[in-house]
Formats: sequence, C-alpha cells, structure tokens
Amino acid sequence: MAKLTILEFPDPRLRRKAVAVELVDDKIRTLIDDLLGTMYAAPGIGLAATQVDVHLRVLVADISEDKLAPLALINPEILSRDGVEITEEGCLSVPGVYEKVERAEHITLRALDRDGNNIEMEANGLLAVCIQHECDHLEGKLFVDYLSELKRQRIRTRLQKARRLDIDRPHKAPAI
Ligand code: GNR
Ligand code: NI
Repeated sequence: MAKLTILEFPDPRLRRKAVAVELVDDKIRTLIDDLLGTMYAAPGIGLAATQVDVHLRVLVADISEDKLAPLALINPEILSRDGVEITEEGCLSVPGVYEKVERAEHITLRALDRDGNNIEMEANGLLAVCIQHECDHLEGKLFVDYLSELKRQRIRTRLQKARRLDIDRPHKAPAI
C-alpha cells in the first residue's frame, strides 16, 4: 500500500474539480487502498483523491475508534441534507488549523462501492460532516473557504511561512 503525498493549502491543485469515474476497475481499487493507507498513516478520518493530486471522484473515510471500518465512495452524490451541526474541523491539507464549520447533521447519499455496485446510505454526526468535507474536496472546495477572508489569509501566510522554513532547514522542527 503506497503512502501518497498530500497537497497543502494554498496549492492550486486542491482547486481542481474532480471528474467522475467511468469504470470501477483494479486501478480504482488500488487508488482506494492507497488513499486508505495514506489516511490511516496521517492519521485522519477521511481523504479525497483530490488531496493526493488524483482528480477523480473517489473518497475514503473511517471514523471508527479501532480504524477497522474503512468506507470508500466513488462518484458520491449527496441527495438530501437535514439539520445543522457545528463541528471543529481540521484538514490534512491545512495542517494544524482547526475551526468551527456549519454543516448538515444528517445526509443521504448515493455512490458506487469498490465493486462498482450502486449504494444508497445515510450518515449522521461526524460521518456526515466528514463526507460533506470530502465531497467539498472533490469540488475544489476547502473548509477554510467557510471562514472569513481575513482568517483564510492569515492561515495562508502561516502555512507558507512554515513550509518555507521547512524547505530551508529540513532538519528543524516546523516553526508554526
Ligand atoms: O482527519 C480529518 N478530520 C476531520 C475532522 C473534522 C471534520 C473533518 C475532518 S476530515 C480530516 C481529514 C481530511 O482532511 N479530509 O479531507
Ligand atoms: Ni480535508
């Protein structure tokens, strides 16, 4: 299982709109396994293909405690959204930043599973939040887009500075 590199804000590649998967084949299943491996290693509770510079509509998630409940969704479509939930969100593409975001608390969705079968499911709470966050990635949208321009600009500056120091002095701890 390959560990893939995760793009970081404000990388313009995170703004690309992912295209639908036409055929669920072994290449897609390998992508799913690599996404899961990368997500578990990070560690995170979700990962969209966009974040590893693959612009296909594929996402993975696992909100379980023991990390033994991988979920992979291909061409996900949110069919309904209900209720409001405010969660402190983080993103592997925006490291070290945690901010409150408003999402639907209950969603229903349609997708393909790793065998190419149609599935319909519902999600609540953290899983619903995570799936909405990942579906946003597939549209080129990040959770920082829900924050004020000022906050987003500060985050951009902070991450660029941290990364510059990282590249200049690779053996030093990141200065955040
Ligand atoms: O690991 C993650 N945690 C998280 C917490 C609250 C809301 C959303 C998330 S998703 C994030 C991993 C990630 O960046 N997925 O795109
Ligand atoms: Ni994210």
